[in-house]
Amino acid sequence: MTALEPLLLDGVVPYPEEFAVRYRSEGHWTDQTLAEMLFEVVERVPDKTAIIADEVRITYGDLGERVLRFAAGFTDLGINRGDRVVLHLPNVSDYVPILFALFEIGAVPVLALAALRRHEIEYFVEFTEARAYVTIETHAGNDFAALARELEESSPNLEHTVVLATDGTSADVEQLLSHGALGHARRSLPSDVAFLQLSGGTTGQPKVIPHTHEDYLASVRASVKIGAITGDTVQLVVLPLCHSFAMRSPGFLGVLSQGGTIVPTLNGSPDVAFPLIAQHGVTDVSVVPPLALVWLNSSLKERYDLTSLQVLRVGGAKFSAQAAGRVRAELGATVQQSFGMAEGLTTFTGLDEDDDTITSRQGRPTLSADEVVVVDDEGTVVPTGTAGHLWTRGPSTIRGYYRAPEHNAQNFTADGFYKTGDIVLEDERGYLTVVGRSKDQINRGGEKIAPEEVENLLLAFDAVHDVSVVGVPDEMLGERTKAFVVPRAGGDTSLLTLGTIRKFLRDKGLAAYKLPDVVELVDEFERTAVGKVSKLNQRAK
Ligand code: J2J
Repeated sequence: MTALEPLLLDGVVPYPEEFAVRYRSEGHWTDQTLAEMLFEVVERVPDKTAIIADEVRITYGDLGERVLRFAAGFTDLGINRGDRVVLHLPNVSDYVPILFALFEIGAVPVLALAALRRHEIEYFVEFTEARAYVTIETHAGNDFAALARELEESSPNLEHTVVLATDGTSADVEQLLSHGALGHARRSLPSDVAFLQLSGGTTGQPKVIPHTHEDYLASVRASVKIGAITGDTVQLVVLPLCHSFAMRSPGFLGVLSQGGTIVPTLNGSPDVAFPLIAQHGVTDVSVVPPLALVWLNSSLKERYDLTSLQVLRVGGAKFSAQAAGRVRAELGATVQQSFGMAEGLTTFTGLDEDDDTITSRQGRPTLSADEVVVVDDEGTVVPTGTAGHLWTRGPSTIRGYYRAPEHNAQNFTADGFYKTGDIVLEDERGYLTVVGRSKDQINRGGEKIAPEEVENLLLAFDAVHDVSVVGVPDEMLGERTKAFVVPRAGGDTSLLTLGTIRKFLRDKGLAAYKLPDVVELVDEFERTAVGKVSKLNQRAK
């Protein structure tokens, strides 16, 4: 067989060669793809349970077989190495086999949150020039089968849609599985882009993040150690499977890499999650702070046996020290804080650290080669313990967004540091505490919203003259979304209610979590000295 040449995708900023050499020689990057990671485990422990979903247990042997059958199906559709496939699925049992089938053939899945709708999906299909779209008939009241039909009409590059039935299999899935199975082989290289992930974003259109197999696996493997993931781990996955925290921190990829078991669920509320924990002896789970609070405050925790739970990992948004301090006594688990970003860097608190570190820090960088600097507005490094902007570079942090040169020029330094937009304090041991944010983004309980995206859509509303969208404090969510609206002169302000504004945005196909929670009509915006809308003042209201 001839050796594979590296995959060249236009619009990807590569790691400079000197860094690639160093990351390999230091052992962060290894000669393995994500598919090879899985098949090593399939061969080692074929009879162990990989996935428990909807009462069905899938062994590693079955998982490997299903991956290779889906891989044959996609190949038969003409999906090849480097082709983009938008994967728009909630936490259903076929998510993992379909994802790994795309890894196996070297296609590039574009990982879209199930909560996204027409507005976002249409953009990703077009921006990434996807050849296929994989979704589910309906989810959370959204008709994605209809969206698939619309996209087939409107997107010239889209050749195939695959629609799973809401309750399991479907004609499309049967069709895909009817082509026999490929044999597992190396069809992509560790340095290839493995998938495209979506950033929380600060701009009108979300940015797309390209991760390579080797950069991602570096993060997965190091997180496995810090998160104490083993072959005995049973991990409940309540976060969306496509989210970086759920994938690799240590995530379901971490668990599968060790031969453990994952239990994906569509719903993390105590009445669903607690019985699953009790029934399957769940040892490990990652959640966002609002869900941790719901679990802590739920009376159901007395009703179910949660003693198997060893680690409650909390991240995605700031978890208060007060709430973190309740976890051991009330849920019987060790809390592990995690701060991270789909772009790369992740941090964790250790499992055996002192209470103060565990409750009031967000952890320290995962990889020894992660570089972190904390700088002032001019880019000068600040003294230890002083708040500043976090910039980072490392073996699992991208060097640029996909097809976004202008944006990259602003968000990465000339020597490749990613400007995270987070304000942190670093202590003398290297532990970070997140104290704020300089990027224009709302963090609604871990879900990220780019105000500009919502503002741009609302400017098209007839009765609106101007709009400014900000996050305002919320006890449960941390932040909720508020739209300040200046009505059009002489317009009918009775048209501008929370209900009409939300309906307008829903009709535009915007994801529900991005809809404003509160609307306030104002005559004009407060301006800063240079004439910009003072979002700082609006956030306090
Ligand atoms: C404060 N802000 C936090 C935290 C993320 C692990 C964990 C989380 C993510 C994630 C991730 C925070 N305290 N503990 O990808 O692998 C905010 C910051 C950050 C942004 C990134 C992972 N944890 N944040 O949340 O790409 O503002 O990744 O820059 O969704 O979330 O969001 P995202």
